[in-house]
Amino acid sequence: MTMDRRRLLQAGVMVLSAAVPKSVRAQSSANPSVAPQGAADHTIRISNGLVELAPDRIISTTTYNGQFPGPLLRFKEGQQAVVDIHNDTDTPEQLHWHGQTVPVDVDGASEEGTPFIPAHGTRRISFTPGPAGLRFYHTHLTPGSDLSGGQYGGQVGTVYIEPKNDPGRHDREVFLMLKEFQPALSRGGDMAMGFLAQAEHVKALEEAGESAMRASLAKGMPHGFEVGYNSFSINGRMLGHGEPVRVKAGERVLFHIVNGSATEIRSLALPGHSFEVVALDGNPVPTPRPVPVLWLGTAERISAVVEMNHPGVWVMGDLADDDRTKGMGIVIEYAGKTGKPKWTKPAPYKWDYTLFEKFGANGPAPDETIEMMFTKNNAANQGFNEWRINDVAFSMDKMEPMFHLRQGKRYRLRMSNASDDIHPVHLHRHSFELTRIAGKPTAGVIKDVVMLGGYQEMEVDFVADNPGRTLFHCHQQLHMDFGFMALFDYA
Ligand SMILES: [Cu+2]
Repeated sequence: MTMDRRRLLQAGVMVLSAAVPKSVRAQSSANPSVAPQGAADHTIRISNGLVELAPDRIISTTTYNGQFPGPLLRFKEGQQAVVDIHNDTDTPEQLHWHGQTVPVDVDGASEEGTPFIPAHGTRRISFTPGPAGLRFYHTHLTPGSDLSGGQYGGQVGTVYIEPKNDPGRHDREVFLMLKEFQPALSRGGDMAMGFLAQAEHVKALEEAGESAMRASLAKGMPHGFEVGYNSFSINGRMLGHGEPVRVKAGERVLFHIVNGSATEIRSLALPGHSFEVVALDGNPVPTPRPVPVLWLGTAERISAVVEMNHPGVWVMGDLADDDRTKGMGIVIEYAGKTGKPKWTKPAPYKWDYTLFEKFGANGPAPDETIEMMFTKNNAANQGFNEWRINDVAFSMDKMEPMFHLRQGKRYRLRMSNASDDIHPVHLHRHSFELTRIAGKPTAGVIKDVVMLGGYQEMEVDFVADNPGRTLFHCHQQLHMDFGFMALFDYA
């Protein structure tokens, strides 16, 4: 670890404790619903706040500690932590520890049985953070058609769990949170497509999906609603309105990037530079490799080292011109360089998870394979697309587990996507290994969200090692809220 990096860590800790107002500590010790075991390691307060995306774009939304993104929470791998969560809003809340292998009581999903943080109430939780690496926290409600709720608002923050041993071949770390604001509904969307390397469609899935869509349109149904946004930001600022990332030639900067979007897939490029991907969803990859462009589905994270070897003032931003010019970018400024930040579009590039795999490896065979078929019922639920797993749309009224696990067994999820949408699917409280993407076997890449391409198949394996109800869902908020969820339980 270099001096620079150590200073940054210390600075990070100071900012965190400074971000917790004194009144919060006073109130929590006076609140009888909080167990009286002394101060928490972190205190989160859910309340309404203002986010200044730009001087002429200040929005009112729900935030953590009155800021966006929420405070960067640092934990130490394996070292128990206490967190107080205060809810100043009128709505019961769930705070989900995305990507962590925590118990149901802590995880933050009512579908699994996590208690709500009551409106105008408090919960104290304690847990052992893990696995190490880049995680995040976010609200886990199902706002449905209410675009002011859930992850459409400002309830997203970064978690970094310090590994016990950090090889750290970099000079310093920079955290980036990608997030859109001011959502609106439209008929039909402009979702990024065609960027996945494994593009082969499965004919049977395509025919099923296309004929269902044709039948729906023939009955006079419109296309289901999609969500678009008017403002885009990195670390809560539109491009050109935040502090630039100031770098020196020759530095190796480790970027920890979180896609905090409710619904969008993001791309990121820095003209003249490449990203050496060292971790996906916080988990070190077997084969770090340089790539010119990063792609992140909703809730995916990438840790990548950039060697600063191309002095200038640059825009690091999304490939979509529309989104970048409306804010999805950040300025990278070399010491001693001035001028207008420059953007150049990179050459076309396909995103391929298997680049980072363990070459030639075969994972162990699963004890059991679980088949999952994803289908879309166009505009079927109040104008929204209804989503089904094995022909069942998740019901908040029933909350019935669909799949049953036995502890210690290795399971393979064989997922088939009979829709033309890309789905960033997520498994709670467990990590999975990618084992087959669009027919191509792979091993060694460990994730908790993965993008499944339109009309494609994918297989992921996980070990049932964390008993209790476990939620599986598409992380696209509209898909999740309108049926794309299922529960696992342990026998
Ligand atoms: Cu989806």
